[in-house]
Amino acid sequence: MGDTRRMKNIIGQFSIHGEFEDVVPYGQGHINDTYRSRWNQAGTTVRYLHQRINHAVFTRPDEVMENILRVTRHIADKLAAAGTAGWSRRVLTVVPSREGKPWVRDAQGGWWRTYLFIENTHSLDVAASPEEARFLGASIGNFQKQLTDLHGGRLHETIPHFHDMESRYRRFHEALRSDFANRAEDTESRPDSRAEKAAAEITFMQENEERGAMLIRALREGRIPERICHNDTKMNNILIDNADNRVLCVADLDTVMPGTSLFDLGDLIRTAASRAEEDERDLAKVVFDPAFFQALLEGYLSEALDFLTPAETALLAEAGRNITQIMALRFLTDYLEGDHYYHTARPGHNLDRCRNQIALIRSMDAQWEALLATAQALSA
Ligand code: ADP
Ligand code: GN1
Ligand code: MG
Repeated sequence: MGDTRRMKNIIGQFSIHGEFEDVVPYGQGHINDTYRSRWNQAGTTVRYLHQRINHAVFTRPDEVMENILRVTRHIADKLAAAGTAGWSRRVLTVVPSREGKPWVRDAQGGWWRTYLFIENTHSLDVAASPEEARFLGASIGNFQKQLTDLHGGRLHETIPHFHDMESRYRRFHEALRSDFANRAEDTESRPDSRAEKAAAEITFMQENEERGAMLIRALREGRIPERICHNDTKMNNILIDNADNRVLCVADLDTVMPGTSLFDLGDLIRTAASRAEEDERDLAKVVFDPAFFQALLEGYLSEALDFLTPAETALLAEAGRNITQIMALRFLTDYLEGDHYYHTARPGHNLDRCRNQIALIRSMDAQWEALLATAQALSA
């Protein structure tokens, strides 16, 4: 069966009416396989977003979808009750299967889901101005605030230990041990093992191991509260309305689960205050911009200051450094393990990403006292 016919067969099992027109790959996500389809509904073209959930990453897609349904319904109810204009574009809407399930299984055991496609939006890979960083920050503060009163028990942990630096380091050390073991066995054919190519990055990660554990220890020891957070708030998961350039909707909800507010703030700082994309190879361009950082924090705190505790606000700057570090570590580990986790577009892509993230940490460190002072002043 051709690709389009196979796709048509799968997406035809969702509760979509009208005549199918076409389906194309869509988006830049590193994890799921995403497609966009068009349907003629009584003369109007309507589009949908379909995703094959990455089953290697999310071992319980049913639990992922249960979380997503709870979270999207909660936000939708709030927006509707508040009479928010155009609220249905401000939250993802799951389209059920014809049997009423939030997924469809394919012949290979894959799990598919469908969302309404939110039209006339774009997302950013590099923020253009502090003003953009400000409204991105506000959108994540608002997202967290909307979920502070989610009822019905704890959400599923869709990826256990996702932002657990200590667990990520254990896996990194394991990857290093395997690399060394392979080399010892086969020095002739592997003269330049991946660990040798990444020697400087490995040293950096080793030197930063202790400091990196700060956030997860604070959470585990109860010094900062567990909250529902998004856990994957890099900028291109936030949809911006083409009409007014304001944030419309926070997408990519697979990892919405318990964590700390600081994980979300940190991932946004990592992406919105850097002047370069995450895989930029010209490291001279990888600069952490304090004006973007300040605006982002102002936006975030305008929504979040009400519910954050002093222990959380004391770690605002650290959050950005921490999440950048965990990304550097994860990209490096995936490189050492042979690039199985993230989608990559070229050999060495994960190592490039790791180098980029380390350059960003160095840029933060070069202005650390000033960043701390900014965060303190804004949360006083
Ligand atoms: P991945 O988990 O692989 O990153 P995402 O869920 O983030 O996949 O989807 C890929 C991209 O598609 C997102 O970065 C976002 O830009 C876009 N997107 C996601 N959901 C929608 C939607 N309902 N409508 C329009 N665009 C969307
Ligand atoms: C992945 O799914 P996507 O592309 O939005 C990853 C994030 C990383 C990000 C780095 C489930 O996000 O944790 O920060 O790549 N998501 C998962 O770009 O691992
Ligand atoms: Mg994504």
